[in-house]
Amino acid sequence: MPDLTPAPDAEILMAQPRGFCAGVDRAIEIVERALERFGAPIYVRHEIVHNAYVVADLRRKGAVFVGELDEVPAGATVIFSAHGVSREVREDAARRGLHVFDATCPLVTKVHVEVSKLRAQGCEIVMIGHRGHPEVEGTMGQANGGMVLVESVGDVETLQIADPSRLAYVTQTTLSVDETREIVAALKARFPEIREPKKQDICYATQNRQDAVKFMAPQVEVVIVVGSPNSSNSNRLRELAERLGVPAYMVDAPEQVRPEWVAGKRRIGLTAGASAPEALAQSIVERLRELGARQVRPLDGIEENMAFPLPRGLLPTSAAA
Ligand code: 10D
Ligand code: SF4
Repeated sequence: MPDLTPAPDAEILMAQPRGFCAGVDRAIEIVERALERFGAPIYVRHEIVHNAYVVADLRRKGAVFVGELDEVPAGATVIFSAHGVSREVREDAARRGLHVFDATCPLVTKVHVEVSKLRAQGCEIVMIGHRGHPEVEGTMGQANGGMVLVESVGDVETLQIADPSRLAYVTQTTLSVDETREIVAALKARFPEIREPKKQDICYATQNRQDAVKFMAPQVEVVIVVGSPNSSNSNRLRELAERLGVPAYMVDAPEQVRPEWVAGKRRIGLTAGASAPEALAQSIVERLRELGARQVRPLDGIEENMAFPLPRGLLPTSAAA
């Protein structure tokens, strides 16, 4: 039998920052407050954030997750997920007389506003993002045509643009910072007049978590990312660690950590995507301790202090006036 325990003095290095961002905190609080104020069931269109643990917890408290609005009874309360929705979905909710709370992250809404302004100015828009992701559907759904999706440098080569002097780009908020830079460089090479966002659309939380992995990777022999399989930003953290030459695995429950990943390793890096709760990260620490890791060491990194306000209808009653 091979020895599958970590090295006797193995340390767990904790990336800083990791885990919940301000948009996820706000989205979860919106569901919890709606449940408190209006009682169960509260309908949520799409997973409020891409984390199985968070979704299961809210489901236990009375949230009902639906794929589309036709699953929501007329007059009920529905919450849009943090990833945002298209105009069509918003209009459909109004037509059905639903009581809506919007948990779209304000940093996703910022991109929606950019799209609307650019279309009003007659620009064609390239969106950099992942096909089929709900944020991409929501952002592209702010425009009635005139938008095209690119996922890679290869896609840029085949783009057909009517008027390159009236062209702009926007991006998904949770992309790989490095890959996006390459795609933007390819766009600028082909379309030198392309307009870009004043400040990049990749959000502060995505940037900070990727920077933290870059700082951690050279110090560890393996990286474990806490995140669910459908979480874009968590997947980007795992890919980044691998690109930096460190084997990396994504888990969303402690029992998924395989002993062979950490066998003989002295330094194990741990991080968590923006939708992964700290309680889950701590349960992974416990699992690693059971497997034989001894010390836990928080790494240096940025302290985030971002917070977004709740929608008016969910503020404490005294603050709502
Ligand atoms: O898949 P993802 O990274 O976009 O979403 P997740 O729910 O995992 O994390 C929060 C990010 C959001 C809501 C997009 F901005
Ligand atoms: Fe908002 Fe960024 Fe968090 Fe997405 S990852 S919810 S854009 S703060």
